[in-house]
Amino acid sequence: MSDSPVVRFEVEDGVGVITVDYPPVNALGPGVPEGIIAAVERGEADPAVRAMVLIGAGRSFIAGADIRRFGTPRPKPARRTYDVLDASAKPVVAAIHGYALGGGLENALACHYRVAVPSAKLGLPEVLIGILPGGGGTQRLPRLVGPKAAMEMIVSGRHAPAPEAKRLGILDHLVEEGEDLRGAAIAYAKRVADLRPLPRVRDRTERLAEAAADPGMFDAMRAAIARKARNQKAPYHCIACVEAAVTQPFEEGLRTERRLFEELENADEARALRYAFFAEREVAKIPGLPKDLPLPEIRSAAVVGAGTMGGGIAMSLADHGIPVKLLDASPEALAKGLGRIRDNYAVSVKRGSLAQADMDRRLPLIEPVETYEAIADCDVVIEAAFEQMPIKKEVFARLDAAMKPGALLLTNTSALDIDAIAGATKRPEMVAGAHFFAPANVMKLLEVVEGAKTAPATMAAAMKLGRAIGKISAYAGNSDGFVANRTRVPFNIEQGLMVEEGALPEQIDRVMVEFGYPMGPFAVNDMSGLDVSYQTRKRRAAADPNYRTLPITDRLVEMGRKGQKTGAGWYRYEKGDRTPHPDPEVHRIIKEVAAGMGIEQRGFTDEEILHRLLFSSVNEACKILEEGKALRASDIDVMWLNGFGFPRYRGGLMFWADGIGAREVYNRVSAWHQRYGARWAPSALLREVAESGGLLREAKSAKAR
Ligand code: T1G
Repeated sequence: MSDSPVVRFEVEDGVGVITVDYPPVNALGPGVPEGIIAAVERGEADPAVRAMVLIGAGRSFIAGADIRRFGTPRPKPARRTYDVLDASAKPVVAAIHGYALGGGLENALACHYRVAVPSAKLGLPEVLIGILPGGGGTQRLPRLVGPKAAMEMIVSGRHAPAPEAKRLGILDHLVEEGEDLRGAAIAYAKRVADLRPLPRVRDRTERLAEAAADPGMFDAMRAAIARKARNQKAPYHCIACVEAAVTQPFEEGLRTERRLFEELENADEARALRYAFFAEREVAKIPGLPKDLPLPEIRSAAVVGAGTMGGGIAMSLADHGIPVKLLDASPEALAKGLGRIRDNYAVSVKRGSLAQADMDRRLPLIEPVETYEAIADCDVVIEAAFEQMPIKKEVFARLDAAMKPGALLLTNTSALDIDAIAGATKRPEMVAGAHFFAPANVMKLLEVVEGAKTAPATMAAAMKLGRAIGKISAYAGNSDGFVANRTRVPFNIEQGLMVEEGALPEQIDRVMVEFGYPMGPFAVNDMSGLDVSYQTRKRRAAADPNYRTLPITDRLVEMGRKGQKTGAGWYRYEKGDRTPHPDPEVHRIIKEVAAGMGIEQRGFTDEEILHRLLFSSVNEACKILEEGKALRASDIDVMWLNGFGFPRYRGGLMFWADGIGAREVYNRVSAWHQRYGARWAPSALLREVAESGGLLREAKSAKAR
């Protein structure tokens, strides 16, 4: 038996089996690398051992370095597992199931052979947390699959299914699905035990020759990623490392990899992306919910409303194998909705992002129905009808009458009161909000909204359903706009008011694109349509005399300038072209309306624009946490990353604000409060964090403390 609690060593039939056992994903945590090295040395020293197998216990091979240890002081190991495995005098076979990622795959690449089950996933995802494969992956992978394929995998960070890894040349053998991996790997090890020379990946250079035939591949990749990798270093360092694998001897290439890795590990980009990684896992946890809460199994679903959102939600369910009945009272709406779903899938197939076989498997899972009786037996129903309370109440009254006991009754409303909707049923404990973001089959964020009477099991089941359909479920309390959209309201207001004060749409858009957004907010408004919010503003202004309307936006809508769909909005568009062009007509309208409002226009610095927009949302986020309508500031960051396209390498709204400092944010908010009045009143929580010198990203509501 081995002397390491996280790495076991057993000899079976002349094969030394090294088992990593460090739940939950066999990360290379404390003691794991040391245990692997000790086990290899034991195998080498034991004359009874002819070959070795490296395998993971539990659900996975090795999922990579322990990310929690990055950014913390840690001793530089005298020897690394990659070097010890590579130098072993006896063959080592990596036996892969579950995930072989990052340092996990790099350990496998340092072995002499690699076998896997077909369901395994392999990848070097380090770039997704702002670093690069630092265990020799950038030097060994190109030697196995060629520099171009290696660069694509390393720069994208994607997981490759085992069959593809076999085709690429990473794997030597695919174990039959259902066959015992350990047994198969031992048998493989016995077959190769005496083969010499040992096939060390470092010695295989034939595939590197591909770069000679295509020397421009590295610059081509740099050009290809330029838009998505804007303001980031890691993707470019990944390319440089693969280039070094082609241009430098192996040992020198390793030194290049180490040097570039060390440049990244503690850079802002890596710290922000590591934070985002863990925040997206923390968001799944609702404090106080017992771990073993019995939850209803979701085997079938229904969606009420075959509109754009209903169709997208139905696709999300079908995409993950859940049969879904799509209910709409109008046969025409149903036909139109199904046609839209079919077209969406067909576009993905045409683009190559979806296989025809997947489309053929998913479409039949979506069954159109016209009666509530037809959905009565579904385990969950998600309402996506018109965003008007009377309609929601009628739908939920009918669901209450039709649905079987225990069915989850979820509403996709984006802002309406969950309690009022639940009140239309006799089972409010089964009602919660499931707020999808458009397009529902694409956007990962799902706000799960708790009503006053929602049962804990209903919340847990809805959060779990979100994860089951590939969403990031985030808790939201019941208030107007819930959490994500509510934090965006001040942003939208400041955006409109700064234009009245003299900032131009194109300046504001440029600032936000340079900050890292894919599009500026005015260009986004033009894309979604300026008339969409026009009615909401009129409704709110009618209900609230203090409501601040946006006369410039209203004027554009009233002139028919509704955005891209009418060829003009904040920008002018050439026919058939979506490129926004600044429009002097808009500048004239801005000056005219501002003059009519008696507003003295002025210039703006880029910094003021950025801070006016984002600090207003930071302040609102603090208010939401104070009210207990969100659990954690990091949850709000997860919402901004996955709902609003906030640049991921900046970590999220609150993480980014910490880079400026809560004190500075509070001072600016207070100054704008003096200048602009109540809408800038600083939240008490913001003041508390500022005064305590704490971090905004660590703020929590009372519920989550
Ligand atoms: N380090 C530390 N903790 C990790 C971890 C890791 N690498 N991977 C997962 N966890 C924790 C996670 O926080 C969660 O904790 C639990 O495990 C389950 O994770 C040298 C430098 C493997 C695909 O980037 O992609 O190797 O919330 O909820 O959905 O070159 O975890 O339960 O307390 O995500 O089944 C490279 C990151 C590291 C892989 C499984 N490796 N992990 O997904 O479970 S850098 C990665 C994942 C590196 C080398 C470099 C996923 C997963 P908790 P989970 P899952």
